[in-house]
Amino acid sequence: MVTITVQPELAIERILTLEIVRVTERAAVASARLRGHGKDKASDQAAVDAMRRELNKLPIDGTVVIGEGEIDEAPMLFIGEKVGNKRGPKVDIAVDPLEGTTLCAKNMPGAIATIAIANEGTLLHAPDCYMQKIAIGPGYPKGVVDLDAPPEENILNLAKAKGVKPSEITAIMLDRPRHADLIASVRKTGAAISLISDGDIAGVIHCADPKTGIDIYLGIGGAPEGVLAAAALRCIGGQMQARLIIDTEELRERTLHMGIKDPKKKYEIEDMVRGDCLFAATGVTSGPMLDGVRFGKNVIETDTVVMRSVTGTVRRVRAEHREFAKFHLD
Ligand code: VTB
Repeated sequence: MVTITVQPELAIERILTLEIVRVTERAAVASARLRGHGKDKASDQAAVDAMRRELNKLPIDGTVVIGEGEIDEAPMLFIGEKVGNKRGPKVDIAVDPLEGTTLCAKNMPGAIATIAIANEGTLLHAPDCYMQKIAIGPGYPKGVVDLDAPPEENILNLAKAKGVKPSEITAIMLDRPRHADLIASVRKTGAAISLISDGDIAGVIHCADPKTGIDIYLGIGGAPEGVLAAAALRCIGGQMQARLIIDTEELRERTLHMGIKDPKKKYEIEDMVRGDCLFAATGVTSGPMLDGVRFGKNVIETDTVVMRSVTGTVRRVRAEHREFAKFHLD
């Protein structure tokens, strides 16, 4: 007879993979009710409230390390907030209950509800500041692109490694005036640029999905979004490097307080997510990665991707919620 021993921590971590789907589903449905209403703050608040309610049902002893901001400015899911029912492992939690609040308010593609969970002390405690990032998908030799190399060099090296012409490479970045020089440098190589108005967590993840046609993420976005994207790439493969942009004394103080000693450190994925993690995202509005929430008669449909770094498993969960639809629980 074969005896199978399951380590308790491992069992809990596996179970959590599906549990966190409920968390992002609820946040997505709650904010989707305000899709296209032009109310950035209200849709974000709805996502935060729903996510917090679901998180508190999970068998975890969790601390929010990437959240909606510091305690005095965020009433819920603030950095340092304790979540979960305490009957489980100690974990770090990174959340962006509504990534792309403006996308949701304007009912534009690509708003998502997202979360990453990892063992306590393993996620980078990034402040709400900017972060310079570079990311590519899996299958390339390590170091083929580098955060500190000129953009032209990165595009040429990537094209060579992929076996295509530079003009057959597509970069993605946020459409911001701060990227004017970067855009000019990338275009000089002949590469195409896909400009996004918001949503750079998905922007990074697109690099790991050949169907999107995106090869490389470049530029400056939010630091919290950077850590969440790093968690996803830790699960599905790919390379990412990042550096916080700490440009004021006040921010330097805050980051020191959060345990960041070297403000200029170049982070690899393993520095932002220092162990195994889970990542999940549910579509709020439809985008290249996920379908948005669909409200039907007595049924609400959601589309979620959930990933687990231990095994590299990526699951797509398309759910039909009859109970939410009936009782309007969110
Ligand atoms: C990005 C993007 C977000 O903020 O991180 C961006 O992913 C960075 O800040 O969806 P700026 O808007 O100031 O450039 C968002 O656009 C909004 O949180």
